[in-house]
Amino acid sequence: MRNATSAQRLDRATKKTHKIHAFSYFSPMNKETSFADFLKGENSIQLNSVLEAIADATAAIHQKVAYAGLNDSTGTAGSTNVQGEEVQKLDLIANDIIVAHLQKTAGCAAVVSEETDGVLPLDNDGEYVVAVDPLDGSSNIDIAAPIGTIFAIWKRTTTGTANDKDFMQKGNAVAAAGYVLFGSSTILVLSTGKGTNGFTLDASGKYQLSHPAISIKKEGKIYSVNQGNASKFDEGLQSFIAWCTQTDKATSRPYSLRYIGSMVGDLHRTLLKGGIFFYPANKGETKGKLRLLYECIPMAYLVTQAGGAASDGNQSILDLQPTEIHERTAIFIGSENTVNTCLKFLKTEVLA
Ligand code: AHM
Ligand code: MG
Repeated sequence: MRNATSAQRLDRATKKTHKIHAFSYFSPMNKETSFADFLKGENSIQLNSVLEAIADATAAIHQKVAYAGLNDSTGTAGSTNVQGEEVQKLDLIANDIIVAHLQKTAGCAAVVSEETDGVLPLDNDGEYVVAVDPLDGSSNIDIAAPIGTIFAIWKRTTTGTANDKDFMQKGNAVAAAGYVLFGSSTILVLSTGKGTNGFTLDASGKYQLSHPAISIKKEGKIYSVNQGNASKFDEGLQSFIAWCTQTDKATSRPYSLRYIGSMVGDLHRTLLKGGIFFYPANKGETKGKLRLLYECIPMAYLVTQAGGAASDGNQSILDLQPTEIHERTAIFIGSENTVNTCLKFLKTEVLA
């Protein structure tokens, strides 16, 4: 074609090279379903307004995360949280943004955050309480690796000023739970009890449905654990890790080990690709590292709604009765069959 522009010539050459016929980088998208449209008519007005406040807050956190290196927002804040852990500047920035958005929302009676000591009461007329880890995976902040916000929402059980009692509810009673992954894309994954759906943040700062009806594989080929701690694990778990690394064609072993060190990143991969993520208790310790209310329950809810499983080693994470707002639990979560295999090893302590 004599009059072809250089762009058309490049396009033809690219298609020839890659045998691509229909794809164009600039093809118009199908009509998108916005987060707000998705929520309409599905839940109570108050729950939707809490969910939209969290979505807006995380869109604002996305900006802080993306440009942290330019805004003096990396590094430690010079303080420790109620759990004695070093706090990063972005942990506090994210916490302030979430709390400010929930404060402006009719519907949120109180917040429990990883970054604050006790329950923070907000609107006494609000019907919902929110437990949140504003920025999980703190050790990844300064290296621009995946981090995320995790949250669970319950209908409150008291009247007047909300208190600890409103948060002592099992995962099975959750009204909604989700996380936002700040990775190469910013993705909000949500469940309100009717499956698990993912929404990608667009250039205008709005979430659009991108991962409808997420379904986790029954069996996975990836295991995810801080294997550096393996010598502190129970023998059964050490056997499971050894089993994952053995060669066996019939069960597609060895499995791949993937560990980002950020629960949101590791769980997002587990949801989409299958496998197991676990953060166990160590020998002599009854609890693991991860927090029940704002890390394990939300993830267990999302994975269970997607067809997977989550256990503390003895029972479903969603059946655990919380007794304290910052309590921790061991967790084994992911593809149902893979989790069950791991639990068998854990219980029998038989060497592979
Ligand atoms: P954080 O809330 O202080 O960021 O800690 C939670 C994180 C999880 O995202 C991750 O799964 C885990 O800690 C990693 O811990 P470790 O570095 O011990 O493997
Ligand atoms: Mg955390």
